[in-house]
Amino acid sequence: ARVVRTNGVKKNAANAATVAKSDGAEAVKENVRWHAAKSTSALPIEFGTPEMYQAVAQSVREGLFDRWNDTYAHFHKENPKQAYYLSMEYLQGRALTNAIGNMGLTGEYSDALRSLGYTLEDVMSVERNAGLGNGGLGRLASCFLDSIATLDLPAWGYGLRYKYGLFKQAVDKKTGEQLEFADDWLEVGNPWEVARPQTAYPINFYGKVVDGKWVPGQQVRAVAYDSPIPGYDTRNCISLRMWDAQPSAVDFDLASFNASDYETSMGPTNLAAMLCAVLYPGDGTREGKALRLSQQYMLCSASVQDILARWKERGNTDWTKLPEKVAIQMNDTHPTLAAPELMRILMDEEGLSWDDAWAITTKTVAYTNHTVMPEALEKWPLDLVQELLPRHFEIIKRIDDEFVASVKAKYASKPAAEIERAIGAMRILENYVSPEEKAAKKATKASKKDKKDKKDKKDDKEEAEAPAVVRMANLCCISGMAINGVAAIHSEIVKDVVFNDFYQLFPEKFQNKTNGVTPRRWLAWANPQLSEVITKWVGNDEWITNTDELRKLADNASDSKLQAEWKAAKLARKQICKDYIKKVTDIDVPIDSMFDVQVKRIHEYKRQLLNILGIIYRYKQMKAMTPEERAKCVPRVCIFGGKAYATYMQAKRIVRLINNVGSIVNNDPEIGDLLKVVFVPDYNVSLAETLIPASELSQHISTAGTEASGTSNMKFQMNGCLIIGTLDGANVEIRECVGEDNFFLFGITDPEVEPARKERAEGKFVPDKRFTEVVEYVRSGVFGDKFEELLGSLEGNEGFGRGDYFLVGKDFASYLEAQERVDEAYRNQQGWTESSIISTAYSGKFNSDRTIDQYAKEIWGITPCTVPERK
Ligand code: B1H
Repeated sequence: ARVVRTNGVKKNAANAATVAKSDGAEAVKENVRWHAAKSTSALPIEFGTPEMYQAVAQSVREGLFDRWNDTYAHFHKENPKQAYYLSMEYLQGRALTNAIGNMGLTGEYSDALRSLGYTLEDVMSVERNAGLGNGGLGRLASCFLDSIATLDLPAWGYGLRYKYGLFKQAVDKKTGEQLEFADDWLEVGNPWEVARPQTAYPINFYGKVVDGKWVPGQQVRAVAYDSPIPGYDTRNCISLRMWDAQPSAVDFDLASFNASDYETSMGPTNLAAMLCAVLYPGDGTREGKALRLSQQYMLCSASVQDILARWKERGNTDWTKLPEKVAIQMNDTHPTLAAPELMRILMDEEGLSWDDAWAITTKTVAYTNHTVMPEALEKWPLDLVQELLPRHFEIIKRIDDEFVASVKAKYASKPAAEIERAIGAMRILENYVSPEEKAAKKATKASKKDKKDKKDKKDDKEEAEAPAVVRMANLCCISGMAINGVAAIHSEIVKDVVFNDFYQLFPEKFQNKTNGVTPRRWLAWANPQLSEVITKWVGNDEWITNTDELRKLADNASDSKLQAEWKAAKLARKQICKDYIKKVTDIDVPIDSMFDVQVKRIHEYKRQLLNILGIIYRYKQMKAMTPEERAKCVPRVCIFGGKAYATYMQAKRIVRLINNVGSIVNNDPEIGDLLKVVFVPDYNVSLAETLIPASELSQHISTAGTEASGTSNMKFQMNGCLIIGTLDGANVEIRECVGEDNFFLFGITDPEVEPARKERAEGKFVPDKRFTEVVEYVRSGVFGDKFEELLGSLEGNEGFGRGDYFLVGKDFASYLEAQERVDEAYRNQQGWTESSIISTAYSGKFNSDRTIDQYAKEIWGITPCTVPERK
């Protein structure tokens, strides 16, 4: 087997042919030159780094196309069972570094660019981040695609091609507040996508049902845009297909346009533009809800139509065997409509019976739950569903009716009240009153009208307060073949609490799939410095796929030579991070301080507030010290990053508090370099790739039982960063892997949370003195504002009080103690480095290849379909 070495990455014979096409930097250089001259839109006189990026992207894309087309053709020929991942979010980040890394051509491109007078680092930095997601759920989808491709699995991703990604975040210099700007990520084009205008499907809305069939009132077209997802060390290259909404030309009313009635004539065009404008549009109004639901429906309808078209294209004809060829994974409840849409198509378009369609659907779709937060479990107003999707409403209603009947039959021997409770908890339609029941009620009310007794009035009021809704998660649990949580503890909570009634009913459906992250993007490509050390000490680079190989590092964790190389790699990454921080915030951070990082969406349950209050306590303590005592403190750089949802006021106040604390602390001459507080704006995939490799301590400090998994914790662990955290989400499993000595644990556990809330509510909780002091300190106005609303949330229930629902006060003392242990540990640099090596060594479990292998075997029933070498 011919072996091509590129930047420490060994490629085996399977890849040799594709590599050979552009073998060596010289050939790559010629190819890039060709694209620079012929295939970019740049004029020759304005050629610079952005244009060079376009040329390189075109060159890489060309190299991917054979693999991509061969993969499609091979799957077509083999006709294997294929899985489809439906997700409203993907956080792909940048594609260039990942593509050349996965293709094994990093060295070639890097050399070629250098000889053309550019650097790969500069060129790749031009690329816009594809930020079509919020956070962990979207990034998980992207990691999964990388693993699917790498494992040669026949599976694809489906999503929406939003015009604007998640907003760009800036910080107002004066007030410290978050500012939001539209993220026009497609502004300069996207060289990675291919428009496929020939692949388009009608998407219908509104209208009515006539003789059991839907006569829609409105239509748009969903047009496919595909991006190649290359596997690592394989020719397989799968697709991420994203739908764009376009108006149907037949709907364009030329006559009204010519009569200057632009509103009428442009209606369908505007509707299409709105559908794909942004991810998660505000859903405070009915219009907003209708838009969100329309988006979800478009994803589901277009994807299901496309999946079935492909199934036919491959020569399949027997519908009852569809589940042997297709599995559809619903990434949370956002794509739930895939189930009723599949039912509708099977019955109304393909002529199957209800029973056949139901038998097929319930063997085809599966559901992943990503959160236990009640407000995130989607419920849509029933009348909205009925108006927007009248046929689907009928189908959902019948699923609900049959489900209720089946539970009644199955639970016949149970007490009537218990049956009623269970049905109330599980049925899809909540507070639904059928037209017949409504009529009957009206009649009784009319007869009672004269009496006007108080009780009746109360009934009326209750009715008004409990709107009828469709519970999407319940529909998922009923129609899904499998239901999984995303970390061991989370899957237990799903069974015991969130969906306990469903668990009683269908225990066999419930599974756990602990999340993972791709070691390609998050270690091999994001941290080449550490990767080189790892490859050297492991003996080869097999760890890039087989992360269990990393365990070999543990044998030498106390070896001073490995330790020295390890520390040098970390230092190099800290320098890159330091330079970046200086560039974007103008803050100088000392490189020999501990880099302590918390990056994630800003949310009360993630408790950035606990972190910043801890920092304020540290600051206060330091101020009270003598200069001699102060000099003995472990210097820290406390780094925050994350976006607050635009209408989430409490989260925005947390951002402001962090920034205001930074302004005071960073400019306090008494403190100097001993403490720095930095909020790095616009956290996204690329920023994560800069911060994570540089960090030494990372914080995953959510209230126990609230964070379903967390995935950045895994990325930090892989990069040799130690974790301070609660027993929540995947922290639990990470701690099991690294051992309790290498994890800074604090806080109450999940079973202790409810009693703690109760204690609080009954006024029996006495907070730690240090907590009260810190809160009062902030209240005194040291950090500009008094933050009354924010601090109020940590207190009683009056005024701004929210009773400290996430138990910051309860965990504060334990958190400070854990931070003291962190400082102690950091003083012993040798011990710290050893723990850091151990962290990486035992991160193998959190490779998303492992997660995907489990989905493939335990839910989807798919096996690898490896694209052969070209003859
Ligand atoms: C996660 C979400 C989410 N869980 C609704 N749920 C959203 C739900 O705007 N919306 O409508 C947006 C996001 N995101 C995350 O999923 C969990 O919080 C993490 O703990 C988990 O690691 C991640 C991947 O499983």
